[in-house]
Formats: sequence, structure tokens, C-alpha cells
Amino acid sequence: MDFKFIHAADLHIDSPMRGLSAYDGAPLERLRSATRQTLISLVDLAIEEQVALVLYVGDIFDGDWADFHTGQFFREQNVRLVREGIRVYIVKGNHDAESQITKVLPKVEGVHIFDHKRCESQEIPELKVALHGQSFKQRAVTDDLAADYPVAKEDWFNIGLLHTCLTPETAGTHLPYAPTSVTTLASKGYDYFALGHVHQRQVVREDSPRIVFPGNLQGRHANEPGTKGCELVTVRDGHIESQHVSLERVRWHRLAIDATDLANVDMLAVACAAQLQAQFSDAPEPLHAVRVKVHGQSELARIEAAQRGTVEAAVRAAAQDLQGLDVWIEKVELELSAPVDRTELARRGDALSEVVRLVDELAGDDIAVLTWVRAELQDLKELPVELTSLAPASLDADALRELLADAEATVLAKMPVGKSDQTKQEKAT
Ligand SMILES: [Mn+2]
Repeated sequence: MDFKFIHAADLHIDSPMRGLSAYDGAPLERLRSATRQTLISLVDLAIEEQVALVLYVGDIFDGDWADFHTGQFFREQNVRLVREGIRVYIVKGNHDAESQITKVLPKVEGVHIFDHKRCESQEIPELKVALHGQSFKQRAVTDDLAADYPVAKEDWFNIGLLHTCLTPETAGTHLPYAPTSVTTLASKGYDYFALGHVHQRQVVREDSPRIVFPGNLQGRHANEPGTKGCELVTVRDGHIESQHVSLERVRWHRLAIDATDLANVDMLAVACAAQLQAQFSDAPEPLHAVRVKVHGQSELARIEAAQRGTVEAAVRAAAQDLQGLDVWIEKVELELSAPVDRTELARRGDALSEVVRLVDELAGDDIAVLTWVRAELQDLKELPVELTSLAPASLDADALRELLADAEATVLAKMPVGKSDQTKQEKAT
């Protein structure tokens, strides 16, 4: 029997986008509603494609609902699906584990939530489909849940649902959440393993079984960049055709701008606009939220040192000038240094060469850098509470070296670095 299904995970509906209100001009409403809008799009897609099943593989919610509206919204989308004859299967993940969600809403007929005590199998005889899954009982699950999943029901199409960090390799920095292995998953003889938890889409194995992390439905910050969405899977004569469908309303990006050859704000704005246009023109739909890093040895370092905020303002201006694209600059990071030849500078024997030599001397020696910076800054009055972690006494040698390099860059950027007589001549004319 041929049929289609949708596999999604990590919806994190109503996930609070922390710290966003701190950004000037942030499109707060669009960002906050994005997790909901993407789910509505998913349901639209399911109905349009006439899928038989929708699978949600954990972390549908970010944690306990702030109020009933979050659960009510999800329920409403499920009602839309079951009215069209589409069945919904859910396993709970670490964020929405059995113990995490305290509020209860009446069940929806046609929506099945897998048990958290043991692996459970669900059968759909008219499609000859068997689904196997287990929910998270609490936030941390260190057991290999998959180990207890049953072997495939013979001659049926078998789907496993599992919220898991899988292995340390696939999980990256994720802590062990129902860790398992590809070998264990493959040993069950299923056709498709629908995973959840890892927010970056990943096809772990192409077939027998196909094992997929669909990624989250909507990125939540600059560290979840790129397109996000669900898997639309077509099963034809037992064979799988699968595609990723983009659904995100806000697409996050990190953009690096090499400022080496950019000598003023106009050049920066032109370069920035060109890069934004080139990267996003094929996707006019979502709001593009961009973290921009301006880096390199550039005149812009001096311009910025003379008037703080100039570079950021120019980047934001570039976004304003774009046509037919929705771009919001989330943050501008600077890694600029003035275009100077440090080696040459160190040889000159003036005040600036003193600075360069001192920095080099200190940077090579952990104890020297610690002692010197602390002694120089000892008169610094107490920092406000929120900055105490940055107090010189609590920083290590590497952090202080970085601070020192930063200070040097600022000093050099503020100083005219041409030969001193040349500088006088310039001033005279
Ligand atoms: Mn998770």
C-alpha cells in the first residue's frame, strides 16, 4: 500500500527567544510567533499532500507551558489533521518529558502518545504499517531505550520513533539522552527510524533502515542557522522517497564580511548589501535574521575607534537598502584591527613601539601577563554585579592576552601610525 508521512521533531512551540527584547528594532512579534507559524505550515502541507501520518519525535514543547494557550494551540493543529483523516503519533523528548509538563488537556481521538514506561507498538492494518516508540519519562534518560524496541513485524512497513542523542559523534555537545548506536537501530529490521533531538538536520543512514534527524522546525537563534523544516516521506511499493521541506519563518544566518579593502562606511554598506543580496535572493519568503561579523585589518578600525558604533550603523543601513528582502541584523560583531605593520612599528622607538613591545613581552609569559594586568588595574573600582565574571582577577592568562590584544588594537587604531614627520605635513596642509 502506498502512502506518505511527515516526520518532524523539536518544535519547541512558544520557545522563549531569550534576550531578544534587548535588541533595538527587533521584529519581536514575528520572531515569537515563528514556532507556531511553522507548525501551521506543516499541517497545511500534510493536508495538501494527503499524508496518512504525522510523526512528532519529541520536544514539541520547550518545557512546561506558561499557560494553557501553548497546549491549546498544538491541540488545535492536531484537530485539523485528524479531521482530514491524518493520524498523529508522538513521543515525548527531554524538554517535554512526562514529568516536565504539568498541565493536562483532553485527548484528541486519532492522536497517539507513546508510553513512557516501555516501548509500545501501534499497528495500522489497512496500510500494513507498524510503529514502535517510547516517550521520555523525565528529562534525563541515560538508558538505551532502543535496545528494548521489538524487531520488525515481518512484511509490514516498520517505523521506529526515538528521541535520542544517538552517539557522541552525532550529538556534538549534546549530553547523553537515550544514547544508542546505528548498529542497534539497524538490528531491528525497520524501514525508517524517525529520530529527534539534534536540531541540525542529518541523514544518519540512507536506507535499511533510513535514519533521519529532521532538525528543528524553526531555528531559534544564530547558532541554529540555515533552512529548517520537516521530512516528507513517500512510501511506494515498500521503497522510500524522502525530501526535506523548508518551513521556517525566520531563517538565521552568520555572515562574515572581510573589511580589508573597505576604507569607509559607504564601501562597507555596498559590500554588505551585495553579500546579503547574493545569499538571500533565492529565498524572499522568510525573515532573514543575520549575525554579521566584520573582520580584518582595515581603515574601518580607525573610523570605529574614533566614533563607536559607526560600523554597526553602516551594516544596519545596508540591510535597510535591500529591496524585496526581509533582513534583520541581529548583531554586529567586530574583529577589526588597524592596518599597521607591527614588526615595523616595534622598531621605531616611539610611544607606539613601546606599546607593541610591551604587549609582545607580556603575551609570551603567563605569569607576566597576570601580574602586570592585575597591577595596572588594581585601582579599578568594583565592577557592577553583572560584570564581576569579567573582573581581571577572575580572568585567566589567555583571556587577559585577548584583552591586551584588543587594547593594543584600540590604541593603534586611535593613533596616526604614519612616520611622525609625515603626519605633521598632513596636518599642515
Ligand atoms: Mn531534545
